[in-house]
Amino acid sequence: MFDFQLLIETLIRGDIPKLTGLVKEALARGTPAQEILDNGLIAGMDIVGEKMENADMFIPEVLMSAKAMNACVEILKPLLGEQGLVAKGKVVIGTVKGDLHDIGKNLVAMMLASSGFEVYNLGVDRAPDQFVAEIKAKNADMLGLSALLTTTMPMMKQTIDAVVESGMRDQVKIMVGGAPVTQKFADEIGADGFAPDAGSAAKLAKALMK
Ligand code: B1M
Repeated sequence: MFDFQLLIETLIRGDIPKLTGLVKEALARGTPAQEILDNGLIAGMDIVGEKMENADMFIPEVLMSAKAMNACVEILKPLLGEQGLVAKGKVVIGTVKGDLHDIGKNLVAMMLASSGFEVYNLGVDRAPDQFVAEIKAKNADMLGLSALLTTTMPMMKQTIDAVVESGMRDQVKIMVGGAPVTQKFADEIGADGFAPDAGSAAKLAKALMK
């Protein structure tokens, strides 16, 4: 059993060389990539969140942890996800306007790509009209919206409203997610689905495309 405690502490310190070394070591010892992600990296980011909330960690430190996490996700990327699946479709995904959080959204994008979707990742802080323009440009089948702040959740509704106004609502399925988002909220704003994590987002996307 790999010592996830050390990995978590290293993530909290934002020590990128040591953390990537530990992830490689865990893989070399046969620890599944998904386990490293769930029990090490995501568990560590939850503690970072608590520390941030209690003012035990400040933005520059949180950013270092986020960078360290992203570096490890890059290592795990080829090993995560379901291989050989045939689900197809074009997905435009991004974090809504006013919101700069992208780690979870990038994980979702990665899972979708490894499930056979063609993914257009717009990045963070994207306005409704940017999503609409990209759906149109790529003739997308699905839109994925991410929000990590309660203050930016209403922007999901504004984005969906913009898709309705563009006349393209019938051509795109809309999936929403992010820590504060719930199924109830997704229903209220007229999304087609909500997923609590990257694994279920890929499953939901496949189900929505059927
Ligand atoms: Co921010 N932040 N942050 N932050 N941050 C949270 C979200 C917070 C909960 C921390 C806290 O106080 N406990 C809190 C939000 C409170 C709230 O509104 N409910 C918060 C705050 C307040 C803020 C600022 C306002 C702080 C400030 O400036 N005073 C500020 C806002 C900036 C802005 O966006 N405008 C801010 C800034 C930042 C950083 C820039 C420093 C950094 C982000 C760096 C980056 O993303 N590149 C940061 C971070 C890292 C966090 C925490 C610590 C970690 C987020 C994360 O990456 N989690 C976070 C606390 C926490 O969540 N524990 C916090 C790991 C990731 C894998 O999980 O993103 O939930 P998550 O994604 C999951 C699921 O949610 C789901 O699947 C993912 C993978 O399983 N999912 C989807 C996500 N998107 C989906 C889309 C889907 C489906 C599923 O379909 C399309």
